[in-house]
Amino acid sequence: MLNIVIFGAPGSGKGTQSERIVEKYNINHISTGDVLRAEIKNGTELGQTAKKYMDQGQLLPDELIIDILASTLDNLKDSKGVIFDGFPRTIPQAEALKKMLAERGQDISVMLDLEVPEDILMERLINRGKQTGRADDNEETIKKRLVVYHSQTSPLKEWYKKENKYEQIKGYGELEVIFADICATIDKVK
Ligand code: B4P
Repeated sequence: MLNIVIFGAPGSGKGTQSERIVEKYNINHISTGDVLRAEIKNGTELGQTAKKYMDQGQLLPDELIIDILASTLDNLKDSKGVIFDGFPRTIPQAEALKKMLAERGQDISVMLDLEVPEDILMERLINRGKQTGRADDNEETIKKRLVVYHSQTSPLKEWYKKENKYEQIKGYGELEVIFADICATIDKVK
């Protein structure tokens, strides 16, 4: 079972690289951001709640997102593994994920930290906002998301280092070069 956490600041390329990883390693992809955007699009109650947090650049409450993750995981059948994209984003989420996998006799294989300088992150997200109209990709909200990342999410690097799962990847430059580094790292733990 290949269970990967893909990690990094907003705009670091988690979603972009996850698509390639899924295709090459034939594992499932769980993107909490995509799940929430689908709920918003479908106008569900969960979507309405999620939108309030996302538009403010804030994280959803842990209990809510952990429940979503658990039910998404329960719905996977005959899985060869999962790439967790955008989850965990806090230490309680990481602890919950470890417990959920342990209950299934599994663990995380590796945590890939996509390291990208902040000026590049800003530029990428502002561009994406212009191209796609994504509501949280505007300068004011991006700045809030980066503050939240530094205070609530980046402590997970130390958490995964203690678990011996942490691998840093240079996340800027050519997409294919980044992907090759990722594959070399995954192949060591597979
Ligand atoms: P996410 O959808 O996870 O959004 P993200 O971190 O902004 O995106 P990502 O890193 O995947 O960037 P991408 O590959 O698209 O979360 C959105 C919101 O949902 C959060 O702010 C939060 O409110 C909520 N949420 C989600 N999960 C949660 C959780 N676990 N707990 C609580 N709340 C949660 O890349 C960005 C851009 O860069 C793209 O346009 C891409 O084309 C470009 N790009 C990528 N790699 C590049 C490269 N090498 N060179 C040039 N451009 C590149």
